[in-house]
Amino acid sequence: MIAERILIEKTLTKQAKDIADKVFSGGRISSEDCIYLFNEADLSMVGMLANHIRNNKHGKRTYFNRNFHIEPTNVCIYTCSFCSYSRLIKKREEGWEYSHDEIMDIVKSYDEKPVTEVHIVGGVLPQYDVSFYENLFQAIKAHRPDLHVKALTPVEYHYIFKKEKISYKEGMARMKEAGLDSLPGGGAEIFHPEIREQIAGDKCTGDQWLQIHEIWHQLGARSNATMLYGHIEKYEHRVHHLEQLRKLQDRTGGFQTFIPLKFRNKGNQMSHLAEVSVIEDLKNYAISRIYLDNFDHIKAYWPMIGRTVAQMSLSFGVDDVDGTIDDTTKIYSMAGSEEQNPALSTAELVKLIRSVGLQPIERDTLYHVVNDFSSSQFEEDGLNGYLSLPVV
Ligand code: V47
Ligand code: SF4
Repeated sequence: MIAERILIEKTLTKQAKDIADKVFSGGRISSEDCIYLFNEADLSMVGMLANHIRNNKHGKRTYFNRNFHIEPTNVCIYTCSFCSYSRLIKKREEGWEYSHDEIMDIVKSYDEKPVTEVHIVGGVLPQYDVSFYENLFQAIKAHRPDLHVKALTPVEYHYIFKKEKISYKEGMARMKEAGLDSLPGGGAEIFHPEIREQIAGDKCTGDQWLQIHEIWHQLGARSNATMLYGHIEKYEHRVHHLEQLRKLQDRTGGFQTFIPLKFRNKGNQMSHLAEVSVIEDLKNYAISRIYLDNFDHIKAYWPMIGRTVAQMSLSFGVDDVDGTIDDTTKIYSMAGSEEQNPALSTAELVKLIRSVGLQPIERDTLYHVVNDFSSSQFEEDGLNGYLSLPVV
């Protein structure tokens, strides 16, 4: 702390010092401060501040979970220009459209594995309607009641509730009743209409996304939030996005984690845009950590940025790495991620976290501790033996 202070006094501008003072006194930075950090601050300064907050909130604890993804279809009626799925609507035979039974077969294929969560999200198609998802959630819960169902985004919910002619409130209550446990953070993209209209103009608006999460939180349930960055947005749009999330979180407290998603440029309508640098990724993680003071967790989604950058992000405010995944998501490999078959074993994930001096904690979706891999009981060379640990 003293070394940090000396560095601040010697090297920072007045505005940067004010921001650092706010952070070190546990205060909240303003949206103007946030714009300043994006435009002016260097990586080491935001990294130091973000790390300070991360340490205060979590010490060396670093979370991960054991999950698998199901993408019911990779075909979509919408035409988001960053998405490698939407182009398939014209050649549906190249995509997949799983039936209820095929999805249940995937769920059942994990019966012997100690996963705690299924993450379900994919394209939007008319056959996947309210009753399809009600039946699916009920069937998953009947088959494996302790498996946490984290499924669908306001993009799907807005579409299926409109088709069914029911309100968001009624729709979300029905989903909860059917067995939905939480909402993933997808579909948020960039809330600002100036950008959203250009990259995702035909799906739910930013306000509708926020409204559905608010209703879900009012039902006593939790959700995540994302931001798709590094395409045509400016820093002002990122800060507007973060501002909307912070305000909603002040009202409900229902968000668990914020997941920045880096735009990848392969196989979509925005392939002409260059991807942003790793420095920009780390800066974005750090500034998100500093600005979103009311979010407990910042998560790195390693299939999107690669495991090395995910590991580096742990020194820039990130405290959570998603997840073991088991090669069950295609959205990023199709969009050009270096992780073409994303799967990390529990042992690999534990090693990845330990090798930067942090303490790996396996959590469930709601951040209850499942296994504390920092305890001496879990020695490095014995890790493989713990792959089949029962979920406690
Ligand atoms: O909403 C699509 C993004 C999201 C691209 O809540 C792209 O735990 C970059 O939300 N480049 C879906 N991003 C994934 C998602 C998610 C992932 C992991 C964990 C959680 C969670 C949520 O993927 C979409 C969109 O923003 N996306 N195409 C692309 N080319
Ligand atoms: Fe469809 Fe989602 Fe892709 Fe948009 S991002 S085209 S809504 S799958």
